[in-house]
Amino acid sequence: MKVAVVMGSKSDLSALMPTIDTLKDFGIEVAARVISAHRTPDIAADFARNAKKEGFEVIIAAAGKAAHLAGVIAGHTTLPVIGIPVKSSTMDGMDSLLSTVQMPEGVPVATVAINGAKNAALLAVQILALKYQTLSDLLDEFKQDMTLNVMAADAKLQEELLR
Ligand code: RP5
Repeated sequence: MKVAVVMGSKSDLSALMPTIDTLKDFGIEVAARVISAHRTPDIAADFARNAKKEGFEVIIAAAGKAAHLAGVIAGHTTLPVIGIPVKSSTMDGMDSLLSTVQMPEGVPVATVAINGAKNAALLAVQILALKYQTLSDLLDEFKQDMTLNVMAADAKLQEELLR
C-alpha cells in the first residue's frame, strides 16, 4: 500500500500534514515530494509517468495559486489523482480550487475542499480499501468512532442544556 503525496512548494507542507498523518495512521506507506508543475515541469511529468511502475496506487497532489500540479500529473498517469487546493494567496484558495477542480473531460482529478487535507487521505484510503480488506475494516472502525463521538457530543449538550 503506497501513496504519493506531492506538493507544489515546501510552503504547502503544513497544510498537508493531516494528509500524511492520516495515511500513516491507516498503515499506508507515504512518499512525500516537492514537485512544481510550473518550476519543475519535466520532473512533474517524469514522476507521473513512472508512478505506477514505482508501486504507487494513488497520487495526492496539493498546490496553491494557479494550481496545475494535480491536473498535470493526471495528464501523465492512469492512477487515481486526488487534488488538494491549498489556500496560499490573497484569493483565499478559490484560485487553487478552480484551477484544480475544473479539469477537462478525459482527465479527472478528484478534488477535495480548500485545505481538505484529511479528506484527501480518507478518499485515498477508500480507493485502496477496494483492494485491501484490512483498510476496509479500519474504515468501518473509523466511521463507528465518528458516530460515537457525535453521539457523545449530543448527549453532553443535552446535559449542559438541562443544568
Ligand atoms: C504554488 O504557489 C505552491 O503550491 C504554493 O502553494 C504557492 C506558493 O509557492 P512558494 O512561492 O511559497 O514556493 O505553486
